[in-house]
Amino acid sequence: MSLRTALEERGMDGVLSVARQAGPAAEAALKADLESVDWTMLDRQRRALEKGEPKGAGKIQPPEVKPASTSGAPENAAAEEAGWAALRKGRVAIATVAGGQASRLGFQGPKGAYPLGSVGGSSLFQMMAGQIARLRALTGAALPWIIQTGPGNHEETVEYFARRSFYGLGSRTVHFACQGTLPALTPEGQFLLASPGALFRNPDGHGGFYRALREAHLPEKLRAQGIDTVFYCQVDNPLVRMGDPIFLGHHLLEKARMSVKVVAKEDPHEKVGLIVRREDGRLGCIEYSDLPDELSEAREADGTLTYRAGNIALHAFDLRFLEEMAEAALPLHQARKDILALKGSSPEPVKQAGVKFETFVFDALPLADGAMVQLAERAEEFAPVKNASGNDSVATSREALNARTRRWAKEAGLALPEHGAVEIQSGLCYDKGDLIAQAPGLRLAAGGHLITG
Ligand code: UD2
Repeated sequence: MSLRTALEERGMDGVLSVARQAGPAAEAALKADLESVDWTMLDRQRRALEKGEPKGAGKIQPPEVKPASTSGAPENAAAEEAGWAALRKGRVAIATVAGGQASRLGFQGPKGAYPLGSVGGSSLFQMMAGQIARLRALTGAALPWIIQTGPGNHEETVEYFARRSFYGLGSRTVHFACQGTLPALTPEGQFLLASPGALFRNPDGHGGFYRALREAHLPEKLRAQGIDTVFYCQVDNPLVRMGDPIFLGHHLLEKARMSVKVVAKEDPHEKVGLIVRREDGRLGCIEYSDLPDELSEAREADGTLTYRAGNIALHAFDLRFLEEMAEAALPLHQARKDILALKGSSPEPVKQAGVKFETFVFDALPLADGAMVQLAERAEEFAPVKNASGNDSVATSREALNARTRRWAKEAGLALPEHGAVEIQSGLCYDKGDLIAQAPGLRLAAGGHLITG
């Protein structure tokens, strides 16, 4: 179908007139941009716009939850063994989504570049790279790392890693997959123009991860290396246990196609999605912004929240399922915003009502057979960096990291200074057990504040 027909059929051909007035170069650029529009997706966007955001959660139940990933706990024994075996066999890759802008944090540059370490100034990326390096050393596996970037930070992220020699991981085992964009629309379903030659587009949300992998030809590359399982996390959580063997083990033993880790919510309005068992028996996630108060605030007789399985965006995936999700029609979430775009014949963009569309990774949960939910102990695994101050900020995340290091060091018999931040040198140890095992060979630097080898 020609571009003209595609536009005319949808009553959208007016978009070309502004470009035409701006001259042949703008017209050619806009036509090229329009050629790359996914019309099937666009039709879904316009239908979603007509329908509005789906309302109501339906009848839900709390999900069944596996116990936290405590190493050595009898209830985790089989999973721990299965997880380590899969890691050692080289069946696992790690993926980190790092595509968003760090706007809430007020940081210029990819969020992963944020220097979170209180003593050595390690960035979030460096902390994660260190864990992968150590897990590779413990398992002897290649453990590739996929970093999903976004159009706003892709080049900067790739350059960031190149300048740091990929933290010694090897450039061939760190893969970057850039998520796509979706055109924003007017409330009436027409295109918006960022300039005469370009549509206004926004990143397609972290649900773009599935397509980004496919576009980067990663599923086939990973499969050729014998990989069938992917561990997924967000770049903003420095407490994440990358490739957690116990989580992967439960996921594999349950033959789940996708799994998720949750923390027990205590604050009904904490900004985490809610994992629930839906009326149709499938697992699902209700995003915090869509959660009605009567659900978030419901309590049991003992005072605990009835619905408390808070999504920490930590997943395990079957590789085939990841591929299937690149083809799936995941729900389109809409954000009505003021958008800076051209209007009428005005030469400069002006603020006007528009709708941005996004897809979310967790919307694949209802499509996953055998989806498994596991608890995470908050103090051990979750302290995201989202905001410049207050909740989920640099300060709260550093505090949680520091407290965890002190707990681990105490168990490992390392004497630390009474006050001040302490840090484990990036790449030195994988988890508490690893720190304890290595303790006799460790020393303290930076006046006792840095545990090093
Ligand atoms: C997310 C979840 C929330 C909860 C919480 C846990 C959504 C919509 N909500 O909340 O349910 O699990 O995290 O911490 O995800 N990203 C991309 N591309 C994008 C947008 C985001 O890669 O287009 C990445 C981003 O770099 C970050 C992660 O996804 O690593 C989360 O994004 P966010 O900070 O916008 O999500 P948040 O905090 O609203």
